[in-house]
Amino acid sequence: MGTYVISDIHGCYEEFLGMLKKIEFSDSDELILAGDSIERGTHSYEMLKWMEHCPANVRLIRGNHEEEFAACIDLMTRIDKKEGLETDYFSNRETAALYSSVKYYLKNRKAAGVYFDLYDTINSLVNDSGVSLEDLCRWKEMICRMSYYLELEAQDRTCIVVHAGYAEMLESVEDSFPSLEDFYLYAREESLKLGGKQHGMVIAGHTPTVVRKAFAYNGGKVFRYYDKKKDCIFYDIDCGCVFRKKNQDARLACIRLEDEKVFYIQ
Ligand SMILES: [Mn+2]
Repeated sequence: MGTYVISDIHGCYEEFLGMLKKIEFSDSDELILAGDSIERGTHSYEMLKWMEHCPANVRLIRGNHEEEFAACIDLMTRIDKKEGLETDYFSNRETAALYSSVKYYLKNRKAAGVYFDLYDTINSLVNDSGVSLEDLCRWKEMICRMSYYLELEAQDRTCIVVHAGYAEMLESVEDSFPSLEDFYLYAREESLKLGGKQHGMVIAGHTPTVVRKAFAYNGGKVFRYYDKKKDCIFYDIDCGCVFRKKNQDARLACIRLEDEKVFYIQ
């Protein structure tokens, strides 16, 4: 019986299934997906379907990619309403037309800084996998129900599982982040400098350990850091799985909280 954490799957569905097999994931275990399960990679559709129907012993945390994906779907429905397009939510064809309209609308208005489907995730879901606006809205709702972090006990420590970083008070991060939610989703080295949990353990992803200039660079192995002052163990378990084709060090990692055992799929 173990508590396993996987982060930053980024649509690498085959590797994810490979990991479940490797850890022999069963009904007596618990699994936490620490965000960015979708986008960048090729199998976001399979990941969304898996998350939607996941067993009760799986808990989902949102990453910045889930958050941004949900915001784009929200934008689609708002433009549909505003422009009176009356898209049939159950029609793939009409959803594809709405997608094109939204692209055109944003381009035409030169909506500076408006981000929309940067990774072509929705484009591929609609035009390759045949999903409808109804599917997209259902996934948006699923994401809205995901928590920003989870707190649990392991090894006599309070463990926080979060996508990027954890801080307890806005005061400690507000010079760099507008909200605690932004810190949970986007923190990088600030996770170590400004965040943490006294006598705790923070398990996060978000910064691939294959990025040489990044604070968490560790040649594609999980990055572990112990802060003596806070008595806090930090983990970055994003080993850059989605970059596997370009980087031979990249892999998918999974950590078991009870004994900090790490598993890899390379
Ligand atoms: Mn991320």
